[in-house]
Amino acid sequence: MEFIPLAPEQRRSFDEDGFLVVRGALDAEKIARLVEAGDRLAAPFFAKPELFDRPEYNHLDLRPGLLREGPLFELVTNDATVPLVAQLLSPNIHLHSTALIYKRPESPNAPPFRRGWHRDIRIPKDLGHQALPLVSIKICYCLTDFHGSDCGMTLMARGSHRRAAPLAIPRGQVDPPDVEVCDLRLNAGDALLFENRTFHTAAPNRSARVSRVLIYGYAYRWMKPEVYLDVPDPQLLAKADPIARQLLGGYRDVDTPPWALQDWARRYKVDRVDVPWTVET
Ligand SMILES: O=C(O)CCC(=O)C(=O)O
Repeated sequence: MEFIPLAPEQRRSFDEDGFLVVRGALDAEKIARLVEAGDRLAAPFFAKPELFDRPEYNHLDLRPGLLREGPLFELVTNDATVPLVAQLLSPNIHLHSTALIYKRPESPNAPPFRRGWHRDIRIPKDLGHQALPLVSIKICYCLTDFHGSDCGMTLMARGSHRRAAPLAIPRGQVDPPDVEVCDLRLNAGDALLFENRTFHTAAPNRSARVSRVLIYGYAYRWMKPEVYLDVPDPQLLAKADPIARQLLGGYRDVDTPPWALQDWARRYKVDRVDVPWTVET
């Protein structure tokens, strides 16, 4: 994996907003290969009849089996984004989740479907909303343009990663009035990085085209990945370079090497300050 330095303004914007847009993270050729592979995985979804008034038939959230498609496997170490995650979070990470999310056009009059503001990984259910740690970052890759409102992009509540309470949503409404809800304008190839504490929700696709994204989540290696990634696929490990092996969970336990991404971070002088177990007094 190449080294792309995290610019100070990128760190600032991620720290302030709880998310970061990386423009042009995929070139046209990569987008075309990802769409071709993604559409292959989505073939049973496209084969279903389109029911304009029933959004539940028009949303696909496919998680297992994505990495068996070559272009989706290569995305695990994508040069323009994963180095930024290693610098924003830590090199001590692995791939925690994968999702292919396609939404066919739906009626503006259809009831909100999968609209549910949340923080990722259910951590507040155990720890509460106060003093939540940053432990994972998702990369949402746009495979289509998102140029209008309500065209399928996940909504972000700006700055909500710092919130120490649940979101307050008045009865009968779907969005919180006291936070800035961002329906971002993005181009195919752009990536949206967002962290586990940032409140976000699925949104409808009221455009005329199918919306397509891939979302890969990275988390500390001591966090159990989602079930379909929990036991690394030997066929995938066989073709992985050392960094991809780490990201795919190809190591014995969290306390022993190889730590390919730590070596990579040391080489480019972006490794974390070592936290010692003991200090001399
Ligand atoms: O379908 C969407 O846009 C929502 C995705 C989401 O909430 C998530 O990845 O946690």
